[in-house]
Amino acid sequence: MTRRFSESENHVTPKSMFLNRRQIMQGAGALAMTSMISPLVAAKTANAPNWLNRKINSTVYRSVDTDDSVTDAYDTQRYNNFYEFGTGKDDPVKNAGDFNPYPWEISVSGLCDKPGVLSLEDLVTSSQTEERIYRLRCVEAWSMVVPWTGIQLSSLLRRFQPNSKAKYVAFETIVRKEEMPGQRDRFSFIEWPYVEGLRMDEAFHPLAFLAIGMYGEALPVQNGAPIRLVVPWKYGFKSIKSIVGIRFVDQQPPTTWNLAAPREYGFYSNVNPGRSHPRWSQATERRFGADGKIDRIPTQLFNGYSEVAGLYKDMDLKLFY
Ligand SMILES: Nc1nc2c(c(=O)[nH]1)N[C@H]1C(S)=C(S)[C@@H](COP(=O)(O)O)O[C@H]1N2
Ligand SMILES: [Mo]
Repeated sequence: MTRRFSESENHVTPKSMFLNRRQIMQGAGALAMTSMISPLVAAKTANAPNWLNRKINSTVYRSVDTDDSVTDAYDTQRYNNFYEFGTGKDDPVKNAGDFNPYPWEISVSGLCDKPGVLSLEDLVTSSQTEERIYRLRCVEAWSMVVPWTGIQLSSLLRRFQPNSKAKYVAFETIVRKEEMPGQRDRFSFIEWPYVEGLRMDEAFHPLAFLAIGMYGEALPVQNGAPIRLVVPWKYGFKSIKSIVGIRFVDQQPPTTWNLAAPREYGFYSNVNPGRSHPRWSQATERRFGADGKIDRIPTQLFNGYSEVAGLYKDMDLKLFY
């Protein structure tokens, strides 16, 4: 497999590239305009520690694999799915303020030779970080283009030395009812913790990524602070947020949306314009652009990441959805 990333530049995308319509307007002190576009919900970036900011700011590897223009950060940080904070698209940003992601630890267990608990600080300071610009395609047929900062998932997993019995990797999100109002909802159709999983070869694919930042800054809470998965060829719900647990297992692990509605959401959930969701077509998507506008565009198989096709060559993607 050829690596499709070119580590072409010596620097991450300058923050100025992400300055957008709204920020520029606000920066220009267009007070009247600002009040006109209210209600503005502040995008809260939790108080990130210095070691994290320093690492993100000194990230020098940049991997660009798309010419698509980067989505306005205003949208990526205010239009979210993070049911722990509520089911509305702006519930996560509104409710993010109660959640404190620092300090943070990830426990790695199961079929591996070196199980253990790793602090986020140790992980981040000892890893090579890079910036990757990926398309994110939600199963709800909207999509964004996001510059993530983070580390390749395989480099984290390798540290724990999974053994040959490990066939899948299971992930889980933190449970903190005091800080996550969605977890206190008695009528929630999701059981906590939110869980996800990948087959071993998917998890070790070079495109599978763990993000600790976006747009050159630490991840905001609503986007999965302090660390979340990004699997760009799969529907967004596979990209589990605020991860505290990773386990190597020999059976396909349960996954949240498959448990909630198995006919609608499968384990694999590869982006596939040829397989409709039972309630809507997946042939096209609403793309949030750089300018806050939304365009209707065709959806691509594997979200355009055709290099993953070999992972599924012997599988009928209609059956293994
Ligand atoms: N723990 C957890 N992770 C989650 C979700 C969630 O509700 N809880 N929503 C998923 C869905 S459906 C999508 S589309 C993406 C959205 O990521 P974004 O809000 O950063 O765009 O997060 C995914 N990860
Ligand atoms: Mo989603």
